[in-house]
Amino acid sequence: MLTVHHLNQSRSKRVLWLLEELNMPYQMVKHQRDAETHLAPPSLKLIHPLAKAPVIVDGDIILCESGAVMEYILNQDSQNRLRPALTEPEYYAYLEWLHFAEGSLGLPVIANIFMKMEQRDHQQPMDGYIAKEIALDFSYIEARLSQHDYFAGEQFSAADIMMTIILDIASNNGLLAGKTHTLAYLEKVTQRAAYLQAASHG
Ligand SMILES: N[C@@H](CCC(=O)N[C@@H](CS)C(=O)NCC(=O)O)C(=O)O
Repeated sequence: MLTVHHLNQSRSKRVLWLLEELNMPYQMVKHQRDAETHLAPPSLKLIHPLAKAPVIVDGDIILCESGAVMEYILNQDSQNRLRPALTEPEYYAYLEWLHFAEGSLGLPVIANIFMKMEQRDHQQPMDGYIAKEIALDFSYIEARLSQHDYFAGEQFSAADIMMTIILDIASNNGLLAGKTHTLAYLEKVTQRAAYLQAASHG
């Protein structure tokens, strides 16, 4: 059976959420962040050299990087749910947003949090760069969600799971102020039963 190594308050919630949506059997090993450093505990390094969550283990396969883990799990689903077929026009929108979550959006959102913990004069190159990326990314997201119910189109997909975790962090840090479509979307997807089940693990 597939094992999910879950770190509290982390991107491994994506994997739990997807497995709950698909109603797939799995077992979970919980890892608790260090109370002071907020980093992963040594127990995660025993599973994978990067010591980051998520990591899944399935037989001989040990896989990290949440986008890859999502695709791995979708490939196990005989009903091909939560991902448009390769022949459907929505497929490449799905692929774009699945990768956008980590490839574009993750860095400015996380960097913004760390930069707020520092004393800054707001004149350094990083300030301008991160502010520009945040403005660009959230306008792009808002435009998409003003035209479509979900990121890939009108159907909920694994791309929504990838995007929501970062949007949730962004919302908690005040980055979605005034983004009415994005906030309404977040409210909608975080009411799904599978999301609530995944979130109940911390
Ligand atoms: N791009 C990776 C990011 C993995 C990552 O940074 N995970 C964080 C949790 S959200 C982590 O394990 N942090 C603990 C640490 O760095 O010690 C993914 O999407 O899986």
